[in-house]
Amino acid sequence: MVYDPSMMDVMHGFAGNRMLVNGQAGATAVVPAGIVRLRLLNGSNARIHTLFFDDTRSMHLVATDGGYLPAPLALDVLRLAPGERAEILVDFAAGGAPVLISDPGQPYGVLQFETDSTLTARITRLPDQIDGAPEDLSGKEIRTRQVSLDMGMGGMMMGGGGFAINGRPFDMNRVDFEVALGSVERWNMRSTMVAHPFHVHGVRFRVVSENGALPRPENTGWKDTVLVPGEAEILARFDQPASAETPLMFHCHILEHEGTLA
Ligand SMILES: [Cu+2]
Repeated sequence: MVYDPSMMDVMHGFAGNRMLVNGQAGATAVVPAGIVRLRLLNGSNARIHTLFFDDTRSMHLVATDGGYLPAPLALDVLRLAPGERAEILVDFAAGGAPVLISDPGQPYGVLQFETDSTLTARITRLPDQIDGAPEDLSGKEIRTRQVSLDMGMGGMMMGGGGFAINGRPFDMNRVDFEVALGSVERWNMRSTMVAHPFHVHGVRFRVVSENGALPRPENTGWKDTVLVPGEAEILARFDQPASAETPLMFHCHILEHEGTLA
């Protein structure tokens, strides 16, 4: 596998041509003939996965980045941007060898499953409810910030990555926001040119809207990473202490956008 991104790859994020699952190419997961809980993390450096099963079986979403949902949410398709996590329950009781696929437009196999009836399924029925109760943060915010995820060809031509937040490239020695511990803030996010998966350390947030519409089902629980397709509003609760010496980061989760390339 060769990592040799062109300037366009740096702009859009470098998409490799080999799918690895837990570090393995051509991985197969052997599962019991029952309900199996899968913890998914998109560890690709830039690729947004749009996951579905080849036999169109449902995925029951039970948790997102930062916690459980109140009840399982049946999905045919699950979108996962770099850095996002999801936990799903999948019913393999009927046996067979389904394949988890990504990208309805240009499908590629992600993970082959094999059912083994000698294995014991620990989950025998789909729960009606889960303990999760993502807190409603609306109206609790003490301030609103504008966060613009920028990229400029000019900066790139001059040798830098050209990536900036609110017009400023990353600098380890600069603290951008001071936030009161325990407070809730509304951040109005905006991506220019391409969609960026935005990640904040040390917080949990709720997605209020995406491009003016209600959040997609995958974004209805506690999150710490969200794909900002154009505009997104989030309400974030800051419960982790951080000092000027050890500040928390916020950044795009596309690897090529995370720093300035020399
Ligand atoms: Cu980005």
